[in-house]
Amino acid sequence: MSNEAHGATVRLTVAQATIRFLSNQYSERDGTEQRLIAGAFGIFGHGNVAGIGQALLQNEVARADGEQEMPFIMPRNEQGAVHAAAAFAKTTNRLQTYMCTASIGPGSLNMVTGAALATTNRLPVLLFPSDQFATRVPDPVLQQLEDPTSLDVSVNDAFRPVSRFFDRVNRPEQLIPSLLAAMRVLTDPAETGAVTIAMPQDVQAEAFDWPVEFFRKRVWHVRRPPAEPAALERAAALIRAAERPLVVSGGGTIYSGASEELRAFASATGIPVADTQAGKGAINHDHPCSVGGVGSTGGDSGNHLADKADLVIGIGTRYSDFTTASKTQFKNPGVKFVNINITPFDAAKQSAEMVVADAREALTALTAALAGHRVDQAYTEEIAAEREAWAARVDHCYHLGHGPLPAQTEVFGALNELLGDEDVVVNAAGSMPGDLQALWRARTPVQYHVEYAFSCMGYEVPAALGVKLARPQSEVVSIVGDGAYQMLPMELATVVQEGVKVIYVLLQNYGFASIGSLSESRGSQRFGTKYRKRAGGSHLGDEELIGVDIAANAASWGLEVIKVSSIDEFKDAYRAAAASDVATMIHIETDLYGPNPPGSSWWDVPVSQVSALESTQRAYEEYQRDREPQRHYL
Ligand SMILES: Cc1ncc(C[n+]2csc(CCOP(=O)(O)OP(=O)(O)O)c2C)c(N)n1
Ligand SMILES: [Mg+2]
Repeated sequence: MSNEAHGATVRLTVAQATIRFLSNQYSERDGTEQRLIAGAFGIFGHGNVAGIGQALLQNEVARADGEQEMPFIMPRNEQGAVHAAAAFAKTTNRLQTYMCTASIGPGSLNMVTGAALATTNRLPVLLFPSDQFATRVPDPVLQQLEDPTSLDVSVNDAFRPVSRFFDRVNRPEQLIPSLLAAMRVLTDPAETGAVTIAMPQDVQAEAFDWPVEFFRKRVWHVRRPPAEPAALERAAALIRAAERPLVVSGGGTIYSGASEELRAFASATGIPVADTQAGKGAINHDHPCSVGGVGSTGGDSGNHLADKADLVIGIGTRYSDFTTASKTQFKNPGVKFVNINITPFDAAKQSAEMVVADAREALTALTAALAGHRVDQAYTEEIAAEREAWAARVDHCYHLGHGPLPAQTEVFGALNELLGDEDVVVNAAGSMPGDLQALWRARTPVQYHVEYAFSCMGYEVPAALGVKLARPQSEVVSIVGDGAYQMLPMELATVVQEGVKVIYVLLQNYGFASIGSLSESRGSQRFGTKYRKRAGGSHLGDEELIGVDIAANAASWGLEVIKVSSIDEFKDAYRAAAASDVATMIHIETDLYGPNPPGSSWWDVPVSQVSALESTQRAYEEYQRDREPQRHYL
């Protein structure tokens, strides 16, 4: 350490300074502090092995005074690492995340999909792709893309559109403003998403005299902005005037920890609450105002009420096309919107009356502003009747007795009954998210973890790891389609390496139930959606199955595997998996053709306007009819 004009300094490489700095960052909300960057995922190659890799080693074996541990995990694929970090962040309500370091070129680019998933879901992840030499002396290095028109372009520029903050640290001094800005974005509930700092490999290893003050403990207070009184008054006036108000509650309600306030608002006003994929569980399913999922994969109860609502109160929702049924769900010609959102971009959607605020703050204030107000008794009775009718449909789907292969809705029914209130079900893509949104009876805000903003196949495997790192006390049950599994199975090795006990439920239906039925409904005859051997040159039929044995594959990664073929066997297997202390896969064959829950809404997926196929022509006619109700909400 040397003393200079500006105070004490410490000589460290850029990489060592990064790790020391990150080890001292904390987030705080509601009086609770936690490490912001809980650990590091890293796959090493040239670009980071001798830079950030060396710094992580030094952190583990020769930690300096005032530096905290930065636990390291070695994943198998960089995309998987970012998914695990995003799942961890989602589980901590965005108060914590992991950093991910990758080598130059392909290693770094493998993180782009994960970055996009995090940003789309508004989840913080901190990425350090390695970059080409700042000096440019040895160019072009192995894995370097050359752009003859600009020498400052690298593959890492592909992170720009999928990151909420992007920087490249070409000189050591730049690290200071870069890391400070990165922490601000990660902990800002409106701005958060993927934060990417590209680090040239020579700069990572370069030494610099850093001000000691840079490494002090820093606490980033996660803000809860209250609503402006005037905005709140406008919202309250609209709610008082509405005859058929409906809350659409999204992920923001859960991230804000506003569950209790949402229940109190609903109990006091009698206003029904429908939820989105990211919002499910904020209100318990058995609350008299809980009307379940809304939109393309919603249930009848939420959708019937949404059809006729004259005021939609969006809370923490980004109004994806699934939520609005591609702008056909809210059919009342005079429907208006009030949006409570911490992000002005989302608050402004559907020409809404905007309440830019933290969900919990706004709900508390709104409940007070509406004191004494309640929806009509007739509306309350209608809500109760819708709830009852849908509950009967759910019960039916949970206990179909379908054969010879069980329907996946029966697996979900069994899981719903077996999971504890604090256990977590995980999923992202395929036909499962739709069924789960319609059918899952969430009892707590932690129980339902479905990534349906990016709906990225393969998320399910690494996400289970991320969730379990955040909630070691919970059973973490990840539902994986056979297609999703084949997209990204390799993090099973990381799960085994880390000794993390999670449960995978593998639904084997030899293809894409989801895209298969979408394809069929759009006239494309399930083309290319089945895992069948090439025979007769067609990708349509039910030719011979391929010999891919996912159960054997999972066992080869080191998992316990239990193969079952009935719902009763499934229940026994779940109990065994829960009692076990090692990672387990329960493998069950399900019917590719459903049946799925009854759908009541549309989804805009355009059909070819001209076609040589009769199936497509018919689908196009239907498509034209279906899109008629589509509108802007103005
Ligand atoms: C990375 C990625 N690629 C493609 C898709 C498009 N897609 C959505 S669901 C699906 C098939 C999923 O198959 P599987 O996991 O077996 O679930 P199933 O449809 O059988 O329920 C595909 C290809 C996607 N969501 N993510
Ligand atoms: Mg499948």
